[in-house]
Amino acid sequence: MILYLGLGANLGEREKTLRQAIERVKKIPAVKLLRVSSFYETEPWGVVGQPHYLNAAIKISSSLEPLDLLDALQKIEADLGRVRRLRWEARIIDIDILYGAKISCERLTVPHKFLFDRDFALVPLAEIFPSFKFKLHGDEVIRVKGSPTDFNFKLVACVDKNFGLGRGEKLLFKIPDDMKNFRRLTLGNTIIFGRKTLETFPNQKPLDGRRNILLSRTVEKISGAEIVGGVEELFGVLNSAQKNFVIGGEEIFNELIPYASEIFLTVVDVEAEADKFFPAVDEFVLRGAENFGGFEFRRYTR
Ligand code: A4P
Ligand code: MG
Repeated sequence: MILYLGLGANLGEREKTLRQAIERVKKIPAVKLLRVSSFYETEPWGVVGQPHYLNAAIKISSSLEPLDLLDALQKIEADLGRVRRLRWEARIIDIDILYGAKISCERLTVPHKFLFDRDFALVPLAEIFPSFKFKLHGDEVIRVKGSPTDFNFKLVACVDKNFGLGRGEKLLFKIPDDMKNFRRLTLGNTIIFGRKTLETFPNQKPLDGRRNILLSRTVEKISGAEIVGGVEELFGVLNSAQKNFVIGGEEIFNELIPYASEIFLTVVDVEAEADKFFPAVDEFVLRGAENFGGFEFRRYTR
């Protein structure tokens, strides 16, 4: 089931809390995070004398029963420090199911009963759901920096016809033109990779002329690379003015594709035996393909 969620925070470190909440939704078993909106600074709706909110929307696919999903979302709210007292009071984090199913029971109404009255929910939702039809009310909703999508992650990979990435600890292909293209794209920019990808580099060393960031919970030190233990920590060290290339492997692509803005795929015209795969690109649109006989450079954006 595809569902759209709305997130809001108006107490504490709002930006950090929203990012954490999104990361936690991403980690709910049986939930897949598909798309994330920008963050919006919004005037309080339905209440007076409260601080402004930061609001966002996300798109997920979920195979959970809706009430089990609600339980999981409320657990995230509680873990992030929300205390429920009064309705509509200021809060560290609120996660609502906005749209995507028709549900009406005591604990849950979807679409959310006030969705169409609230610009703070409609504007972020429309950003990630372009065909959504609605009318705005003129409330103050201002796009601000801070969403993980502002890092504009660019995923780069070389795959076979079936989007296979590798087999065992090895990449499937070493194509000189592809390697040249990879170098041209990434030189002077940031590359983000996992430990197994590091082991595919020449001499298992970080790559020259680039800021190397290793995403690993186990590696402690390596010369020429910064190490971050997780995605939230990664957000803390990145600069959105830089080009941030995500270069693998499978697990790192899965972690970061929901936040990515662009994908560069070299698709080799063979079926190789792979056991690692690039994630589905359903949320992206193919913008260009250049065929070189035997392989093709493809570029996707949202
Ligand atoms: N519930 C029913 N339907 C849903 C749904 N679709 N999604 C039930 C989530 N929960 C749903 O919510 C109360 C109960 O609603 C839940 O236990 C659940 O069973 P709550 O989060 O405990 O309390 P609340 O958030 O104070 O009430 P409510 O009605 O959810 O408030 P809203 O609608 O979340 O509004 N202004 C701006 N600019 N930005 C905001 O984010 N948020 C609110 C709160 C007010 N003004 C705001 C914002
Ligand atoms: Mg709520």
